[in-house]
Amino acid sequence: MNTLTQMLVSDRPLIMGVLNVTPDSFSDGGQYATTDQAIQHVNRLIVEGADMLDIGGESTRPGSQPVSLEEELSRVIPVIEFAVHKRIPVSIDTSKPAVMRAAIRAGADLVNDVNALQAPGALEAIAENSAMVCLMHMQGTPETMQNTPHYSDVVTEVQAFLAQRIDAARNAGIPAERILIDPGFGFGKTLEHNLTLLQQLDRLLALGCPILVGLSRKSMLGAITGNTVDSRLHASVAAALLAVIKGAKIVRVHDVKATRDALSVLEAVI
Ligand code: 7PJ
Repeated sequence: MNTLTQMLVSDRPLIMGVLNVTPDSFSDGGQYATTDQAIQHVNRLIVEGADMLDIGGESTRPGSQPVSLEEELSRVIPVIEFAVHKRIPVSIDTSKPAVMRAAIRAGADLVNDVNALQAPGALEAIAENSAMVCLMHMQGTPETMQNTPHYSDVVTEVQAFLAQRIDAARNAGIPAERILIDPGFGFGKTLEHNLTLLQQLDRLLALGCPILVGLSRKSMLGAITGNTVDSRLHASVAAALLAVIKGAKIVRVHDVKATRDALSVLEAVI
């Protein structure tokens, strides 16, 4: 059993620290400078108490543009290698099968795919390895998803999609123990959809897979508080705490230290 599998069977909520190795996340500089800064951030997230790191080289924010395979690999692989060397479990945030394979070869334990393994060859890339996978719900594509999100019943529809993707993964040979699910907050959802999903997050527990959520700094928190993205720390911590109370096993966050403190208080009480 690897450390990630061991952590998942414990009853403790887990913190996934976000590490975006994307040009817009860092100040200007060449490839070495970017990798260097990313590596410094790995160290910081570890010190702050992250249980695992989610390393991504392609932005999936609303309106973002795709990047080439070569560019994505050159951004993430050196950082994954460094994190593996530091012995922290690594998640690769990608939808590309070639990046999944290369990241797993470099030591990644988990593939975080906002496209839920729907790209051609993605199911096979996971099935032929022993890495875990997070299947996330999204309505539309990152370019257009926030234009006109529509559901007749958001929780039922997200649940049905995730059930269908779990079936597809299992039919491809990925055992259920290797699957995590995520409702995909902000991915083709209005504020009301996001709030309904958070209120009823526990309904997704019926699917039988651990739930991962990403609420950190998201625009729904800006809509609630009126705060810009750089002032959403407190709202993000509140949202992470609520998600854990509602059944989330893993919270994907930018602010690891603050989230760690909040979850320590929760764990001391429950
Ligand atoms: C999520 C993600 C999320 C998972 C992003 C952002 C947008 N992966 N990648 N779940 N969000 N699994 O962090 O604002 O919610 S990128």
